[in-house]
Amino acid sequence: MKRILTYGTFDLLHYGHIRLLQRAKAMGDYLVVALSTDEFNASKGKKAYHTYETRKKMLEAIRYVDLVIPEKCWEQKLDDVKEYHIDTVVMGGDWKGSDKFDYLKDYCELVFLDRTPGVSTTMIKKDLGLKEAVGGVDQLPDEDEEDEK
Ligand code: C2G
Repeated sequence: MKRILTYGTFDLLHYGHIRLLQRAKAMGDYLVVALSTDEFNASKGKKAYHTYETRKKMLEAIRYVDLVIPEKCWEQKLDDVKEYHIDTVVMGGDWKGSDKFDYLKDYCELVFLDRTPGVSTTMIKKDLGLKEAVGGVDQLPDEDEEDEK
């Protein structure tokens, strides 16, 4: 079983994210997504529209994703590769050559896939006039809540 790992914020989920996850899963049998926590994003000066919990539930609903784990810091990647027995780390091409990933090639395969042109979370926010993330739904309704009749 070939195990794949990728990292990201996956805010305002869009087709570029889906294509990345689809191609990453196609490289193996099991895909782990390390999802940036709200605290980690804050340390990067970023604020996602959706909370970590919401972003996690959305990713878990995607057929290509087998497990979602928290990305709490830059330094956890090697521990993640070892703990989840990862064969290949896959990222979008914007990370190619980054010192935040390159060292991993001594421990696992490292693959960078072309980004999907014409879409990004930043573009969506700009086009929707979302200057400041207004904060999405704080928490999704419980899965077992009866739908409104
Ligand atoms: N992506 C893509 N095409 C796009 C937009 C994003 O292929 N049009 C890819 C990115 O290259 C990344 C993944 O989708 O591999 C998730 O994108 P982001 O949520 O923007 O992730 P990022 O902010 O790059 O966080 O430790 C690394 C960080 O967690 C990566």
